[in-house]
Amino acid sequence: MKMGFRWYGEGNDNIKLSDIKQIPGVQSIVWALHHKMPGEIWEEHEIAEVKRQLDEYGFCIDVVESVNVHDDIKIGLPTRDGYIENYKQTIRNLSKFGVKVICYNFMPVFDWTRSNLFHPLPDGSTALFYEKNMIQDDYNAMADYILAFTEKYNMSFPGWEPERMAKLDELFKAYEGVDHEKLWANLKYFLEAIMPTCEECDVKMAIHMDDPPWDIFGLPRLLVDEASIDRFLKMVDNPYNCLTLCSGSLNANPENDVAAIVRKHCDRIAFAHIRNVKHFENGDFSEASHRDCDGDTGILEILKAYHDGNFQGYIRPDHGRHLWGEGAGTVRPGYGLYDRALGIMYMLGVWDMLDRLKESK
Ligand SMILES: [Mn+2]
Repeated sequence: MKMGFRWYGEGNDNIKLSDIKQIPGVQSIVWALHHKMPGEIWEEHEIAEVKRQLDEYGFCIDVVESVNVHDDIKIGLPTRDGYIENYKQTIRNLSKFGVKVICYNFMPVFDWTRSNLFHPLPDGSTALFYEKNMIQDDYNAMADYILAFTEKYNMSFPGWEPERMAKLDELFKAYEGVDHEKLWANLKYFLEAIMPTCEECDVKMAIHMDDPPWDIFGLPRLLVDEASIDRFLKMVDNPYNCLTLCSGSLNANPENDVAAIVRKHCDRIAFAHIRNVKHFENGDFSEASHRDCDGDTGILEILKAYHDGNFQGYIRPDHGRHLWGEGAGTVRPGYGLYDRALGIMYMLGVWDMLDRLKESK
């Protein structure tokens, strides 16, 4: 297991690499070129610059999150082949600098979706929150909420690029007729096209779970539960076709037993996201601290499942709460410094003790 920390890049993240260096146990910076639009080639000189920054602190560059997939690939338009060629070139360029895992997702139109980015919690911190009733049919209202936020604080969120959001009606129209089966077929086409490049370059593709794991705004979502994960891995049965198993995304549906999925597919999980979620009876959910008892996701069982499976991949704390003065304008929602650092210490504490128990057996 190699511990990682997501970082949005020099000038794009208030958290400094020197801050991250002080968190015990972090080996890997999970990074991306956030100015790149889906479909663009990531150039060698741009990757080299990030590599230089990470080298200075002794961090490894192994995991990229995310190289976003162009909508034309997801929709299955004839133009997809050109974008797939670009994607392959990006894989080749990344591999030259030592990248081993590419996290991506195959969600139509929207990336992760929440109704409140800084929802107040009883302890005085804030966290991302999903109010089920607010995310029903009006996708423009949802996009307006996110974009008003990103404009106000001069940020952009991956998957919520203003250029794409400006054409929302057009995008929805383009996805008409793309039902679940069509989307599965388009995902298979994409993966089968890039697998030879992944094998050649020794780069694993690790799909992120859909977040939340159900259809929203009438758009199909695929990676939502154990059965769909089984289907995905079988559909392209190649060791380079892997998962970013996101505990919080999956457990937004409390029916999903994340630890059982880890036990079943540990060898195909290239990247583990650890996030804890607390459920409410009306279907709303809130993100919570990584401590097992603060949420309903079963963090201890999940970590034990990875440990039992002798997990050799990368792991990172996923979203955390915003603490100690962090809030809108100072941190990206879910990506403050403090709660993720606490999450790392919790996870490493559990992991170290599991190591100790194993040794003493
Ligand atoms: Mn995640």
